Amino acid sequence: MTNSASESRIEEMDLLLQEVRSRNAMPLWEVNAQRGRPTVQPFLWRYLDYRDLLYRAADLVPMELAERRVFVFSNPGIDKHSATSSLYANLQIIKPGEIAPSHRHSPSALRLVIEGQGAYTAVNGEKSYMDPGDFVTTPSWTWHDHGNEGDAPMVWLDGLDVPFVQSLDANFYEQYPDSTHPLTKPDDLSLRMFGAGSLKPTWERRDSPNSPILNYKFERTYEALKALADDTDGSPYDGVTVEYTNPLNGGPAMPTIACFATLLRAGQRTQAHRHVGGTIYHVIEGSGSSIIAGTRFDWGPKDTFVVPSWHFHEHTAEEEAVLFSYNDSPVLQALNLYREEAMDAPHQEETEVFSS
Ligand code: 1HN
Repeated sequence: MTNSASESRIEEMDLLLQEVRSRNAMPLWEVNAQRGRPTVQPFLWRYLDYRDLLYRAADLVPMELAERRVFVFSNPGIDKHSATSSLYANLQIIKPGEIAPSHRHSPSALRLVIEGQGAYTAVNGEKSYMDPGDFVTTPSWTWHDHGNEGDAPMVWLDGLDVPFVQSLDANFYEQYPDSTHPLTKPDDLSLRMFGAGSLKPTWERRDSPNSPILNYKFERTYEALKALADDTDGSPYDGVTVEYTNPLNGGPAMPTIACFATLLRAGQRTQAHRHVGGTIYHVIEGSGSSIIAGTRFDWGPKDTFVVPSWHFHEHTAEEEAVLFSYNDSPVLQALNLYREEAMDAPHQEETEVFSS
């Protein structure tokens, strides 16, 4: 082609592109060539950077205005306010005497209690008082309210699949006419009925994609982790990790969110691997660091960090550490999209140290 022939071809291509765009379409080769598309970044939110702000919000923002007094962690790599493309990680604070009124929504939710005592969550007529480290489920479309009957504010981490549900245009929400939903069951009945592991009540024939257990108490989780750590090595990649399962079918606690507790022994360093399913980690206790795609993240109690999908990661515990984590792997597994692989070498090179 002569110079002028190729120039006129470029002009014609530009014109074509403009005309296609003006008709609300886009040639695929242009879509694919777009650089710098937003992607979830590895990131860490230090609890101490937010605690004072939460307490300030507790004084300034009345519950009637906020409905839930929540800070939504925003991943700097994406243009929506969420921790990963599919999941929320939030901090919520509730003051003594307050009630966060009853509502229900199609997104599934979980709580991991960070500080305080004396607050409860009530889900579909069952109430459970929450203590630090407890993992609480609020399945899709269940009525739930929170109340603080203690004498100090209470803070927890909320996990929700709101961005995922929104991406499917399936987000529904409803307020209960009263601030609380009537209680119809003894407190913590679900844990007494279904929390005995292999012993299941015979007269209960229900199956459900949601775990019937409202509150997986930390004490029991820690006991189980310690017992495993005494007798087994655990996973070379994840340490001694247990999944909070649905006792009705052995599946994940909720159909869209898998939740885990990990114990890392003092001095333990796991091997690097990667998998799809961007994962949110929350440090229940202990301190250490994680290398995520070459960057070292130092963490301590109550911190929260994100390992994005398909990023190599490995963890090192300085002292014994217990981590809570959750991701959308049940969705990926159900749709045959799940994959994982070990890195060729056991450990990554540390090229950077994260500072926010
Ligand atoms: C929600 O219902 C709660 O019930 C917390 O505590 C955070 C974020 C988005 C949508 C609903 C709660 C939420 C939420």
